[in-house]
Parts: sequence; C-alpha cells; structure tokens
Amino acid sequence: MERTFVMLKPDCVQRNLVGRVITCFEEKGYKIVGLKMLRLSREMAEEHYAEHRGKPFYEALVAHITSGPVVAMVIEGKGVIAAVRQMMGSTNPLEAAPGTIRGRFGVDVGRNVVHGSDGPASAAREVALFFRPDELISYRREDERWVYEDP
Ligand code: D4T
Repeated sequence: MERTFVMLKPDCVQRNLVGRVITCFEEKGYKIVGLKMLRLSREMAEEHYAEHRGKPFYEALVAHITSGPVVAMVIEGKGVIAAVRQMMGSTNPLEAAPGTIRGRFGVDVGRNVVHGSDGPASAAREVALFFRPDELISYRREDERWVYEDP
C-alpha cells in the first residue's frame, strides 16, 4: 500500500483545526500509520524545504514552519499520494476549491494549513526525514473490507 507524508502546519495547530483536518483523511478511508507532534528546528525546516531555498518566500516559510508545533503524519492507502494533494487543494487557499482542506480552512498562501508530499519520491524522502522505521505501525483496520473491494 502507498504511503504519504502529511504535516499539519503551525497555523493549523494554533487554530485548533488538527482534529478536523485529520478527520478529513480518516473519513476518506485512509489509515494513519504514524503520528507525532514536534517543533521543527531550523535545520530540519531547511532540509524539508530545500527545493525552495533562494525563493522570495523562503525565509518567511521557514520562520512560519518553525514558529510553533506541527503534527507530522504518515497516511496509508490506495492512491493516497495524489488523493491527499487533491484533498488539500491549490497551494493558494483563495484558489483552492471550496470543498478542499485549504479551500475550507485557509486564506493566505503562507498560512495554508497543511502540507502533503507531491509525489512518490518526495513521500519517501519526507517520511524518512520525520519518522524512524519503528515509529510506523502496520496494522489491519476493521473497516478495510468496507473501504476496499479487495483488501
Ligand atoms: P506544501 O509543500 O506546503 O505542501 O505546499 P505545495 O506543495 O502546495 O506548494 P509549494 O511546494 O509550491 O510551496 C511550499 C510552501 O510555501 C508556501 N508558499 C508558497 C508561500 O508562502 N508563498 C508562495 O508564494 C508560495 C508559492 C506555501 C507552501
């Protein structure tokens, strides 16, 4: 089964939206296989956002992501990488479709609530950056045969 990395950003935590955003993924039928709260160091933020180094919004991005606790998650399921991106909506919440997480809960691009890996390579990299292998739990959930035709 495919896995992706999701981070609930400091604005999500401060606005008491953690439960509601996690519920979006649970209600879809996806399984949480790793979950923790942490505060990112400058070093970790720079590694996570390495591709954006040098861009005009980079310093503000790193400042925001290190400004308070985040919730890091690994979510597992069929097609989960692309589906989570769709569920999050466009990077700019004002352009995100109304039913998406950013469309529902966000306004400014620098406070866009949630991060999700943008492909298989970044998912593998980001999962490994935030979680040790023994922090990820493989388990069966009772509802799997109601989510999948062939679990
Ligand atoms: P993340 O990486 O947070 O899931 O967001 P996206 O994949 O949807 O978007 P991104 O990598 O292009 O941007 C990363 C991060 O930077 C913030 N940002 C982005 C910003 O503050 N100002 C900007 O102009 C852009 C483009 C928001 C998300």
